[in-house]
Amino acid sequence: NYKNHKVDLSNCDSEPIHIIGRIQPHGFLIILNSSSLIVEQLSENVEYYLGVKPEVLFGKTLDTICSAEEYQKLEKQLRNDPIISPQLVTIRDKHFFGFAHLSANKIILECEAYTPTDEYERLENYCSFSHFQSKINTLYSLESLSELLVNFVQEYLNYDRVLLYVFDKEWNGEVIAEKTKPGIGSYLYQHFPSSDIPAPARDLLTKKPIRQIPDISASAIDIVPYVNLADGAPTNIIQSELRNASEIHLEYLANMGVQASLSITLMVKGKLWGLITCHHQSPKFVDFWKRQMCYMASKTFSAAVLTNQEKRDLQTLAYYKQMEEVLVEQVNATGSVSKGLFKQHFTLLDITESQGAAIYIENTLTTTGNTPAADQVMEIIEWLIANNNASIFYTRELSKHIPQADAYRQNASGLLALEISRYNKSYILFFKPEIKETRIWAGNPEKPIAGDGMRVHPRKSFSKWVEDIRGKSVPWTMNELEVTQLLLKDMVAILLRNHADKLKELND
Ligand code: BLA
Repeated sequence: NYKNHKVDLSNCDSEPIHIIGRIQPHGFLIILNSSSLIVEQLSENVEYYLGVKPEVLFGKTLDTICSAEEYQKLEKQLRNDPIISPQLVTIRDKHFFGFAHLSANKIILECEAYTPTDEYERLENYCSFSHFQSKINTLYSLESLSELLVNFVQEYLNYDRVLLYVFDKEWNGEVIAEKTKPGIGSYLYQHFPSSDIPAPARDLLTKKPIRQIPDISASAIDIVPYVNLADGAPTNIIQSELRNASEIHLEYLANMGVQASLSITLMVKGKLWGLITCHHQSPKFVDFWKRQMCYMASKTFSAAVLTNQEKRDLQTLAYYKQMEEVLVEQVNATGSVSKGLFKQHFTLLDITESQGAAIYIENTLTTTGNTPAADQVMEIIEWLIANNNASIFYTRELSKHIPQADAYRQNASGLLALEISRYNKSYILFFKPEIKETRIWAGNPEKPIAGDGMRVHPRKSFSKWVEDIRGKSVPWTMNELEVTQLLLKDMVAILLRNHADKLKELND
């Protein structure tokens, strides 16, 4: 129950925003039973929009207040399977942008004021979207695609600031592109901690791709009754257009100096990848058609990111695989795994982005590139024997596993280890150096929350806070994992064959 939920440090990740029971005042909401279409709950502001008190509608169908013609159309819209949004809804001679969706056995009907656009404006909007679409097909780098998207959204919607925010594996975010009006502060290339968008908010982002807060100070409107009497529970309105945002988030925006926001989810390969976030310093409402245009632009962007990513990945993988075949030939030609992988024209360094590699086989260590010292490499191998059961082990932060590795993090923050034979103590190791990176956070990420003893508040400061990244390499890619697995398989096969040949020689 949301009403009993007090947000504190321990449960910030579980605030039940889906049953917040309040909407923003720029529209009204009605919850109907999906089979009988009887009104079970509604927002208190129906009186403002429809001129009838909420009591008039409880337990009734909407024909109580609609003309016969209006209800015939509305009933058809609500019975559509699947329900389509938006619809132009007319109630008591008033036109609205209507949004309807199913939530369990309820239909949530929401209406926003209908704003007619003139023909010229509509065509202009259409032209700028067409330009965006033709331009995007000519761009290949993530940087240029991101620039195009933020420029399009900013010019199209005219917010003070539009930024493109990308999540990392730990759900921290970085602003990788931004377009602002002159005089508006910038967050470009700054990092934000995962606690700014906690789990329920991330879940929201995947379930409701466009969200708008036209005015963070607008008074919220209650949905009455809070508990749906037929179900004995509040109704889940997570996919609603009008749902009031969590107080914590509203306070966060206020601390940032933002009065109105709109954000659009960017999904890549079905996973939450990033966001477009729009900020405005005064109240601002964007109607459905414009929101929808930006949503379509974002979808086009996501598809382009995926296509480019896949193209790039496939090219790299093809190159690695070609190199792997060359290495196998070198091993066969020299009759020695260490010579073939380390002493010929191409080396192990050619099949990954690693900058150092080592092999320990038949009690002999061979290395190339930037590696830890010989005794340190042996220390890693002893650790693998004692702690690792899989044929492949990889990390981008070796000192998390082996604390002594901090001493040689410059050369070996990243380790990818292939086990040829634990019994014979034979391993191939790849190393990646520590990345020299300074992260600029928008505020101290270790202090995402301010508390006053009674309740928590989001942080007040977004001033730059510098963190030096230590002990981490760039991550190992799927391509690197795939090609090194292939190499391991080939090397094991060659060694087994050589071993069999030797046994045969001995027997002959
Ligand atoms: C929601 N927090 C969000 C959302 C964003 C951010 C984008 C989604 C809101 C939406 O799309 O409408 C964060 N906004 C940012 C960031 C930038 C930005 C990082 O513009 C960078 C430029 N927030 C906190 C803390 C808590 C918290 C400490 O800072 C929890 C204790 C919660 N954030 C929180 C919640 C939501 C949220 C609950 C969901 C808001 C909702 O109800 O819709």
